[in-house]
Amino acid sequence: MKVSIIMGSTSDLEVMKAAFETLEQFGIPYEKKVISAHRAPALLAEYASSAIERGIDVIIAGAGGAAHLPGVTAAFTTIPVIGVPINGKAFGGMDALLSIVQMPSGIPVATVGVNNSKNAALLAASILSLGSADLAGKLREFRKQQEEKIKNTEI
Ligand code: RP5
Repeated sequence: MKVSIIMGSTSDLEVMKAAFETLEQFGIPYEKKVISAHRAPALLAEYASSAIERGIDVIIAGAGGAAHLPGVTAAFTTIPVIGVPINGKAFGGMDALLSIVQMPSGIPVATVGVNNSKNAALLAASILSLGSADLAGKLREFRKQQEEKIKNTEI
């Protein structure tokens, strides 16, 4: 069981850190890498094409601007790809959101909200929990804790 977290640039790192932390919280092993669909297309093709044989089950891909990283990654593999649109310097991240969510029919990318790398990690955990009763239990406990927190919130 392993997740890959990739991002288009080191400038995406701050946003993607929540995905690292969330996977660590659930004890899910992951690898992380900067790869660009535009600046290093051959490297991305090689990385995504070999993901299955390297034991990767889910890929989380964060990118901003003309955010083609998740979509191009999905084109090279059949494992689930979760896209994280990153709010860059323009348009409040709407450019990245639309670039990631509007995939052509046939090559899906599961898209989370702008900058919401935590949800990408939680979705990856949900996918992996299909094959792990232990992880499914951890997710149930996480939901229970969230619920308790709301129950105990006074305003
Ligand atoms: C995208 O371009 C990256 O994902 C990043 O969000 C954006 C800007 O990259 P830098 O110019 O900061 O390297 O490919």
